[in-house]
Amino acid sequence: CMEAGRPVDSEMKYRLMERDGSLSLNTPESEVPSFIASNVSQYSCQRKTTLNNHNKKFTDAFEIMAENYEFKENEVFCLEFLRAASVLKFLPFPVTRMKDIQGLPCMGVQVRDLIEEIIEDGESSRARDVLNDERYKSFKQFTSVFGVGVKTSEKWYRMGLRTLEEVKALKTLKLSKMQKAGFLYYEDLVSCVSKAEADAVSLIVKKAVCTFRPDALVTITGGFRRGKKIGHDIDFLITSPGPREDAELLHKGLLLYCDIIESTFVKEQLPSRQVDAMDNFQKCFAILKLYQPRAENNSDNTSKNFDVAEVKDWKAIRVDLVITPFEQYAYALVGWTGSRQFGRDLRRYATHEKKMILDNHALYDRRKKVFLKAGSEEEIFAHLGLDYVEPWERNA
Ligand code: DCT
Ligand code: MG
Repeated sequence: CMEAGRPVDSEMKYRLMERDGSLSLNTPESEVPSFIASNVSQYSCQRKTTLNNHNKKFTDAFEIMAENYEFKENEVFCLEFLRAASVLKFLPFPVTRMKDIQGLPCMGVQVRDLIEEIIEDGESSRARDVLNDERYKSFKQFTSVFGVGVKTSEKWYRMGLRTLEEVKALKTLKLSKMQKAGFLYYEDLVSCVSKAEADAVSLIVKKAVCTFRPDALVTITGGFRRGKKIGHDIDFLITSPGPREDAELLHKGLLLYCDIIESTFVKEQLPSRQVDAMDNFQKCFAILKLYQPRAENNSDNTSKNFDVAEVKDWKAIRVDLVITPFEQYAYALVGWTGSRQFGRDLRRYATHEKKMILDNHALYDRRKKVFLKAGSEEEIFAHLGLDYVEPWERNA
């Protein structure tokens, strides 16, 4: 349905003219839309979204708005902005006039107002107000700590706390084990994970897993599988075709923090209808110690006059390990590859267009009352009647 990304040749111009009488032969090439807006699906799983975003100044503003609504636990408005951001990330051209968004899905009143403002003034006063908002600023700081979500932020904010300094200074405040680790490694964890670091960690994880299970399949998922060059963590999916056993994970020495969530999977349970539900797989939210040579003073730090202990030659990195039974591997892979928005839309599409229920474990056909087995991601898209979307096209 789309011609996205293809050069607009004269033949195509003709085809467009036949469909849209408003275009004349004199229209300069840059003015010719390379696709039909009304053909754009409201579901991001029917769109191909690469990392090449032509509308960053709009999508950044939408994401600020969405995050503020998330902090206020207003899911409807939050999703409205996330869906709009996702549509603009997919557009093969930058939006410069209101006419450019005509006919596109997910362009509600709030969204259009914001676009109009950015077109006219180059930025949005509403997004700026959010960035300067005291509550938003506090929640943004609080949630940047590993183990702190909206609920904890809300509690701290109500206690009158506003900054991380204030949180740290309040010695009577009870912190979870996870939050303590979050504060301890804060500086490392807020600095993003690079692709090179992800590759280095990948080798460590693969080696460690294979000492326990030589037949294990270890796949990097999340943003790095979608081609991102940076991330906030590294996500791995681990499975092995052999009989199930709860595998020991990693050498303790490398794990700075590890929170193992045991599998809560109940066989034959229907997939969860909740759109943002966690899955039941055994998983481990870990912080890994990645040794890395320091670029600065690297020739000196072994000399005996140097206090070697002072030189931190490692970085703390957030790693999510998800262990899945072999039969559910493909479903887990689709779920954990994301993006979050892509996953949400896949589940919404399954529910509303196919009368099926999809989650990270399975796909259930409510009409036929059967679970649909899948050995690959391609089979899942096929079950849903969708064209296959490559991981790097799932950056919705
Ligand atoms: N996911 C999921 N269920 C969860 C949490 C996440 O299915 N409870 C999916 C959605 C995206 C993917 O797992 C990875 O999650 P993140 O690491 O949060 O997202 P990301 O796209 O990898 O982003 P980042 O680059 O910031 O790590
Ligand atoms: Mg990730």
